[in-house]
Amino acid sequence: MAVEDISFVVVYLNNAKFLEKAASDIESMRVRGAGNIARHAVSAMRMVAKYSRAKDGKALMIELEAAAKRILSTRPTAVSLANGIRYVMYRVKIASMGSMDLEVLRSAAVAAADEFIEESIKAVDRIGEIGSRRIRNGDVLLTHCHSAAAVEVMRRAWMDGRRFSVYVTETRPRFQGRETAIILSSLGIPVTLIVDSAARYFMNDVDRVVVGADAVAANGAVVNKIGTSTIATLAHEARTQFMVASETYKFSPETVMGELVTVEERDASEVVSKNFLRKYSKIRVRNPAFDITPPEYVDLIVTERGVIPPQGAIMVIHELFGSIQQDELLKYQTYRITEDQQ
Ligand code: RI2
Repeated sequence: MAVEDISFVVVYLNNAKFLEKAASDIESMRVRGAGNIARHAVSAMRMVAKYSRAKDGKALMIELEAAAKRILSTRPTAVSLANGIRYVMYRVKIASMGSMDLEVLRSAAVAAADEFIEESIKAVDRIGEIGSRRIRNGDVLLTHCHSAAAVEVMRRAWMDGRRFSVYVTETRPRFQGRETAIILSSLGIPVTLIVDSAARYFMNDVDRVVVGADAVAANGAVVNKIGTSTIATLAHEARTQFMVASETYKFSPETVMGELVTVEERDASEVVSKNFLRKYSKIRVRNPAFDITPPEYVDLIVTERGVIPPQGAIMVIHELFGSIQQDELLKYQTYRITEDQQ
């Protein structure tokens, strides 16, 4: 359900509960995909600002900071969340330098949220346009997990008349690959669904790997769904092109300062049943949701600003975040790290 669908009355009376619902939808992955969760989070910030009953501008800023903190605790790897929130908070802060009036700050937050959402949707569209040109007639592609940006690249190429087929890994443990397979197949694209461990078996047939990203580090390393780096290694070995579709709001400014992207580790019950865990309690199950593909295994990153080699990531980050103070950047990094990791 879209954030805006929640009725005005419920939101007005219960802003805190509404925020909690948005955060838990992201946490539980009812809302998923790096771009999608950023938009959901920013919509939540917008609603908090719009229906806040704060008495003055200062109180509104405190309320927004608390909302940001809660949202950032949901999915620690998603840099898109931090950047979406930063987009809103930075503009509120700039507005507050001119005036601390409640309505001025409220409007600044709402306008910034609207702008982020609009721009992020346009970015996926533009990535589709740019990335699709890299796909040739007769290509065999391979994709992993479900990425709206990667799907848009393939959708656009198909709509432009290019004919190709796609291997889709099912993507354990949550099987997001099935969602990708269903979408591509519904467009008429020939799709073969394979288990993750069959990637090497088929890699020699593949011309291009196309995946999305949850985060891109300053050195061009790509953080994406667990299993991506294995596929990248296989592509490298087979001299198959490895292409990443990523909006620039997934680029991590903190990594310029040497911070590492936190890898989210999810519950063991996503991997095996609760019964299994009870019965074989001595078996430890680990479930990291993401892995890191080193830049040497990435051929190109398609962004809404154009195609860059992984080494170009640092330039993008400087262009986008150069004007933001380091302590401002690190504040949101801290929010993303859970207490036991600090
Ligand atoms: P878009 C997903 O994470 C996948 O790792 C996917 O590649 C990435 O987000 C980017 O998705 P999850 O939410 O923004 O399934 O391109 O853990 O949709």
